[in-house]
Amino acid sequence: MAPKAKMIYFPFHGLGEPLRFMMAYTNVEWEEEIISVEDFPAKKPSYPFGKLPVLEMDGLRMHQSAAILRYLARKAGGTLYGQNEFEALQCDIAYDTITDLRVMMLGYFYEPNKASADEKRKEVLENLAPMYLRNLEKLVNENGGYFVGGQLTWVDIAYGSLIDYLSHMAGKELVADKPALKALRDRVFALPAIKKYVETRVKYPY
Ligand SMILES: N[C@@H](CCC(=O)N[C@@H](CS)C(=O)NCC(=O)O)C(=O)O
Repeated sequence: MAPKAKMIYFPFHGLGEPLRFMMAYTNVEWEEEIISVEDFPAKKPSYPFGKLPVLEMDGLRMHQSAAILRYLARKAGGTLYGQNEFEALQCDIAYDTITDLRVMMLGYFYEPNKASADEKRKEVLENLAPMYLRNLEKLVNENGGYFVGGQLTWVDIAYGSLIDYLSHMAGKELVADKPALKALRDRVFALPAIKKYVETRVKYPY
């Protein structure tokens, strides 16, 4: 039996959750090492490029969450990374677009200066995020309720794991008026392996 993977991350769902959803879905057993915000500075130099999440698996110490998601998808095989190279590219494009939106939101969420945070938040939520959400909604509508090729890929799973976190950063349900994105989130949460994981996971505020 393969040794358990080890997930090292903060006490948040955050950027750890896509990895957890993918491991749950692809039957990878893992244990958690939770690093408190207080302990992190002393440990930071021991992590690759000083960042989390880190996943120890298959004898490797992996970092960069999107690269790890792609590894898990390829490893699981089937059509989880699309049915061909073109669909794999579309998976990458969709996920990188979601990342662009997430990173824009981080810009105000972690901004310590309140006035500057408020200004950035307004710009992102009123002017930038709506275009992203509108086009992501269109993409899911054009692909039969998924991001790519009319069937489940790793991007759907990663999106499902992140959307509540993005809504938390927005202070409102981001996909409330986006029926296709909302249904996709719910479809991911209804996958038996994900449902089981979510029922037993430690609940963090975001
Ligand atoms: N591109 C990296 C980003 C990793 C990242 O920025 N992690 C944050 C937490 S979500 C972190 O470690 N922040 C602490 C720091 O930068 O000191 C990934 O996707 O894994």
